[in-house]
Amino acid sequence: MTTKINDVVMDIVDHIGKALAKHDVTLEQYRKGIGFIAKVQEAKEVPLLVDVFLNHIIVDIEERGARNSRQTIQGPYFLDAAPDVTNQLLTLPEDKGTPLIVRGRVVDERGRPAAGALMNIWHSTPDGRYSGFHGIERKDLYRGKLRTDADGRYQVATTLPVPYHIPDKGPVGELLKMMGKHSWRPAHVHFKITNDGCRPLTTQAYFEGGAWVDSDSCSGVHPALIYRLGKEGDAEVLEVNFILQDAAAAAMSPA
Ligand code: MBD
Ligand code: FE
Repeated sequence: MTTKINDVVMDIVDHIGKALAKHDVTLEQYRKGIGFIAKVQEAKEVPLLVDVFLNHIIVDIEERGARNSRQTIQGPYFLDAAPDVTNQLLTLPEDKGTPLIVRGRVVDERGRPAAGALMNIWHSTPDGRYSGFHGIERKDLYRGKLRTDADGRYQVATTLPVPYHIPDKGPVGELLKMMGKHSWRPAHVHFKITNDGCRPLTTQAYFEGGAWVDSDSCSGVHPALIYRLGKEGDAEVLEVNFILQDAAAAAMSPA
């Protein structure tokens, strides 16, 4: 373990060191960099900074040889204290967003229904913010926990999320701007699914043809996660099915 930590840290230090040398970074720039890290900490944007640049790498590592459906980054706005819901997420009372029905089926590796699986679903408001963050004090909106039925099926009504803009007044947004990059994420719905005996699954669903799907600032889009929305009355329909991998099988696969 100690050796592994030493190997990883020394590799990281080595790679950062080579980058600094390659770009002739001065002492003044080095100090500015330290100031930037302090600002990120002060603005409570450490998770955001790391999610933007590195989380997708870790997910790719975790997905090597996986038999579950494709995962992606969790992002910084998951709240384990989300309310229990049955078929409807709580939304802002003044929300005039497009109605969205999210539904699908969860099965295990052998295609058997994952009955009673716990699903966390969360997404942004129609103005691109997250409940419990971004000036919304209530933590129970646009997020909830539900259970799949005996056939592994779930369905929940909410409103359509829109592209999300990383706070551009914060240090992370400022950095992206200085780099000449935009700070948008395509509209998405987050999922975290757990069930007895299964490897937990954390992923997102994106909408075919949506803005920024091809240039996510967090590199969280994978082709398998882009869905075409259906229509039912005045509601859009997002149908997402999931395969969960056996926990035991995951533990036995080579690290
Ligand atoms: C998000 O909504 C998100 O999902 C991620 C991964 C990063 C920032 C904001
Ligand atoms: Fe998100």
